[in-house]
Amino acid sequence: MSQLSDKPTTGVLDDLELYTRIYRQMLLIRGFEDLVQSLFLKGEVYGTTHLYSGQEAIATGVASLLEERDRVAATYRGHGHALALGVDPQKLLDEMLGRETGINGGRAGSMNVNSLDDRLIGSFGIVGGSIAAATGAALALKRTTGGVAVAYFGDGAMNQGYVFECLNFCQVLKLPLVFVCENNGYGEYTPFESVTAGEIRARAEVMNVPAETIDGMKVWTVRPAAARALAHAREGNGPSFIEALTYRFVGHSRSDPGAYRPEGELDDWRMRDPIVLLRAQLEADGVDARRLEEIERAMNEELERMRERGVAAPFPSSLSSGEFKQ
Ligand SMILES: Cc1ncc(C[n+]2csc(CCOP(=O)(O)OP(=O)(O)O)c2C)c(N)n1
Ligand SMILES: [Mg+2]
Repeated sequence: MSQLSDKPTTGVLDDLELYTRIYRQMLLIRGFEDLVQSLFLKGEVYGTTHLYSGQEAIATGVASLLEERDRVAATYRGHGHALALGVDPQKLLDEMLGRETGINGGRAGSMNVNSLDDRLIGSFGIVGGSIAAATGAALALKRTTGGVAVAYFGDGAMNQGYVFECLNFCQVLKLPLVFVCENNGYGEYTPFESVTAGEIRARAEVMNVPAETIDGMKVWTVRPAAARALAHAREGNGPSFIEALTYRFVGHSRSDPGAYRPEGELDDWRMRDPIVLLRAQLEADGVDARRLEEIERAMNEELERMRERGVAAPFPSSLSSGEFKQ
């Protein structure tokens, strides 16, 4: 990390309105996750949760380049992927709360959200499951609309056999799939280096799949990498692989305080908070700080209204309140 220069210089962001919208989206994702966590601690959220806090630049950067005909397969850490695609945040929150007004009628919960209208074909609790689903989607897209499929997955998925099967299958058939490995350094409580040999990227390169490792904390680094991968797929050249280096600011899931992390590691990564980095860059490029503050204030209000509506929403008619509570 130390070799990365985070000091903002001017003239970096090529489209200030676009990046300001992305900034708002990243605030929404972070605020949404904070809200889910606080509701979880109050016993309002059903099942478990895996939060996306810290990884926002990846989902927002990739989603900012997707077209209507593209499709996305997310992981169980998928609230951020869903929000970046435009899933209605109120419906997503209601889903967490198990309400009938949820995006999946309150029956999917945190880990299994999908919304075909928003291009999200699923969130997958099986590690790497998103890759297999996205491969199927890529096959269908190649034969129909010409859209591109995106698979998000973690560093932990790299040791699953079907990652190789899908990479190989996609490369042989030149399927339009962008593999996005969100390397946050851990699979549950295990540092990825202790279970993963060699470079992650090399596993794609050995099949001649173009691959790059990027800084996943800077959305303006994510976007060009995603643009290259998407263009490669749209031109009929098949899959690409992006390893985005990132960090989750919270534990693996609901009950994990993250005590296995070396002292100071979280603090170091927090210095590279993707929201803080983007804000500093926006200001360096000339966006008025007061405008960004106003966006933040309005977002906090919106989240509070969302919370009020969510906890007041009805449960599915076939269930009585609390029936599935753990
Ligand atoms: C096939 C499979 N094996 C094991 C698990 C249990 N499990 C859930 S999350 C996880 C860690 C995955 O880590 P990573 O892919 O790096 O994603 P991250 O949680 O860091 O986003 C494991 C082993 C599972 N859900 N599916
Ligand atoms: Mg991981």
